[in-house]
Amino acid sequence: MNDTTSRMARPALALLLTIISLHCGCAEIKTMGKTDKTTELGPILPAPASQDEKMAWFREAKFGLFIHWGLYAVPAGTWKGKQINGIGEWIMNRAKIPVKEYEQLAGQFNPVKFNAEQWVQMAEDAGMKYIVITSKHHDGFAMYGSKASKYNIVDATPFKRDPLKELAAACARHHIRFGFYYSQSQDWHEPGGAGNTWDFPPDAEKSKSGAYDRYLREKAEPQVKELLAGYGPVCLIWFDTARMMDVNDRAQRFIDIVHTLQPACLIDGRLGATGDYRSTGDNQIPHTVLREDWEVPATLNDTWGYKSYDHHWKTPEDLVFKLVDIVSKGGNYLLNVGPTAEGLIPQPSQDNLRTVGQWLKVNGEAIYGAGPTPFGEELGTPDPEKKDARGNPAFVAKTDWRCTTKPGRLYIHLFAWPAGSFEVSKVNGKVTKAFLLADLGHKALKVQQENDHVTVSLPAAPPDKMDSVLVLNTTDAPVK
Ligand code: FHN
Repeated sequence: MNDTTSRMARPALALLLTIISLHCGCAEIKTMGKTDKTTELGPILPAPASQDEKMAWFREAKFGLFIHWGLYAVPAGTWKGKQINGIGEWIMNRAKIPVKEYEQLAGQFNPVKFNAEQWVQMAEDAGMKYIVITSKHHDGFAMYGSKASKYNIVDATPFKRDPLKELAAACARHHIRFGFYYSQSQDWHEPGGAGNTWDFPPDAEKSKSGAYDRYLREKAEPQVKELLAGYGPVCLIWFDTARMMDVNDRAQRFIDIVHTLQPACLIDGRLGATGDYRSTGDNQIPHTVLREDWEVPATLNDTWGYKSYDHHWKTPEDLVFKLVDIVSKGGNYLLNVGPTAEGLIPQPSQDNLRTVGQWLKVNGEAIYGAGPTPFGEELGTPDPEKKDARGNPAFVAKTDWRCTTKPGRLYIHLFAWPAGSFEVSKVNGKVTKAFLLADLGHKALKVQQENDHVTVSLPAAPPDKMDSVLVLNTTDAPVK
């Protein structure tokens, strides 16, 4: 257990007393301070014995579905006839829409076509192993039945249903893990929340006057408790934009809540204190292997929340490349959909994700639970002749192949099919067999090895246009 973990494991006594009084619709059995709960959505998992045990499912999963869904799906990028620049879920901020006007969207939000089963089925078809949905984004609107604020989908919309309850149940049926995005700091609806400076005073003033801490105590913290107490096992909480989190133990209070209510629940890297894993910048894939747990949150087009006119879809080829690229560097890929105000996931999102899922059906062995490349030269190199935005040598990525690993196996992902043979150096151990993962018979390909240099003869055409996986069984996985 590292420093962060032990700090994060400190339960707050006051918090314990509060949560005992929380209505959570679950049976509790208490044993010497340890709480085991069984809910209709499955058991709340006990505290993991180690950080490795805690991270095990995340390291296996590799591929998750992010869902940005909220009132912003109603304007869908257009306000009073004008297309608003930027990401769709930021429309309230970008168009400086007053709270009183934005609130009116709740009356129009009636996603009658929402079907939790279909959404989760799509995630399963795409080969995704966990789902993270916006329970409250920066606009402050809760997408579940919150007792802490009436500004929520059950109390404030004609829909009146709790889609997060329905999704939690569907995820339990499909054995897909379920987590929540929660905007802990920015809340443009509340006078004390960060971010809304068009209706309310500047953030620094809210922090000084106590308004911000009041917002945290009266809305954000109770809502995070509700989410952890009422929706079965929560695999992770995805906090975001850590404004003003670094004083008064603000971030620590969220950590205590998570650890007390669901000690197995992961905390992402954007709370404002060290979480269980690193979240990269949006759509930011590192150039090289990172030897820690990490995840890339990413879009399928250019927005997170639905925008009716954003058709800039990434192709399935690109998505498979990015997934493999990320796994080959040791990370997870959390890929977003922005459902419409009717409750539908845009068809191009569905189609492209399902195509990735078809590739994973054949090649999933090379992704789920796979480790990073032992090589590195295939990723690219900094070019001293070219400068990046900061004036450093620009990294020139190579895209011909990537490598993922499991003990005794190298998975060579070929994006550009080499003529005749594939050659690689610095292979540790002896290659005992080579075959294509797409070949169900695993017919052995001809291998020549001279010390650490390996040449594998390939057929003339690739079995998969997007990424053909060449498997090398070795007596040792890592390289020199
Ligand atoms: O401001 C948010 C944005 O709306 C979106 O939720 C992304 C997802 O990673 N996070 C923030 C920006 O980084």
